[in-house]
Amino acid sequence: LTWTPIKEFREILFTQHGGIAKISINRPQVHNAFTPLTVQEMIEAMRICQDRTDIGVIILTGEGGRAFCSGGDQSVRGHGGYVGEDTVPRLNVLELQKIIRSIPKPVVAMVAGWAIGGGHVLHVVCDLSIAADNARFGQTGPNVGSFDGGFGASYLARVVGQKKAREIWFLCDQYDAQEALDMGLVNKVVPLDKLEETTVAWCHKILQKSPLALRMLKSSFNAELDGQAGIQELAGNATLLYYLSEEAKEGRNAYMEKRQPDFSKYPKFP
Ligand code: 1HA
Repeated sequence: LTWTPIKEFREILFTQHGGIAKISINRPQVHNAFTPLTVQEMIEAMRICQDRTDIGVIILTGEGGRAFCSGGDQSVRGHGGYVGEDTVPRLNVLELQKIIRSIPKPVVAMVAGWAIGGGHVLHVVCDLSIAADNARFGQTGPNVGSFDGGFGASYLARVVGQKKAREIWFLCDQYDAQEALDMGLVNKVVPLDKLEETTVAWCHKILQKSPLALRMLKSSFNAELDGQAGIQELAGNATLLYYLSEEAKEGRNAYMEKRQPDFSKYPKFP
């Protein structure tokens, strides 16, 4: 399988295979722990994926086969956040989580090895998760002086249920791929050497589907949980669909032609 570079970054790899984009954290020496720069680069890559009409699905992963992501790099954790070259402490992974959830294309976590702490939350917020048999899942916040009470808690609880989510956070145990599958935390478990092949096969299935239907479904799944922001996303998609109609175009045309709009020919559906 050939992956063509889309853009060069320092801490991630960003490549493409047909309509599939792959964003891969490239810090295997620290189990793909993220710095503010790693996150900033992932955000930029996601934005590129959002704008590119030839990209239909995004794989989020980590290099090396031993880790998806081990969360925030504790060696750059400073006073009030993770500190990059600009010396500003940030929690910018929260912004990345929101983008993963709201980008109108499916995001698939491809998990080999550790998905831990803030790295675990990243796979949780992806639409689908495919795990290798060596995958290990868990939260560590209460061990290392951190917590993610946002999607990391409430959305996790929607995925695995309240009891299990509280267990995951209160005990900070690690769970193997089969346990993750059993609690509905991942969609499928495959041998490590079949991980990319399987993930790409799932992506190809997704790419054959109607992009607008997928877009509406993703925002519909979000809308129930995300309050006004979720409704904004769903309603924005309704506006997109409406803009495609002759009825809406009559409104625009009438304005531009400085005449009264004539909506009389458009049906008032039951
Ligand atoms: O909670 C949040 C946030 C909440 C709200 C808003 C923003 C947030 C942003 C981030 C986070 C967090 O992510 S907090 C949780 C941070 N992560 C962790 O606590 C996990 C730390 N790592 C581990 O527990 C273990 O490394 C491991 C269970 C994943 C794997 O253990 P293993 O196989 O024994 O490997 P290990 O030897 O520990 O790790 C290999 C190398 O990678 C070590 O470096 P070396 O001794 O070889 O120099 C290790 O220090 C390094 N490493 C691993 N994870 C991290 C790390 N270095 C820095 N930060 C890490 N997260």
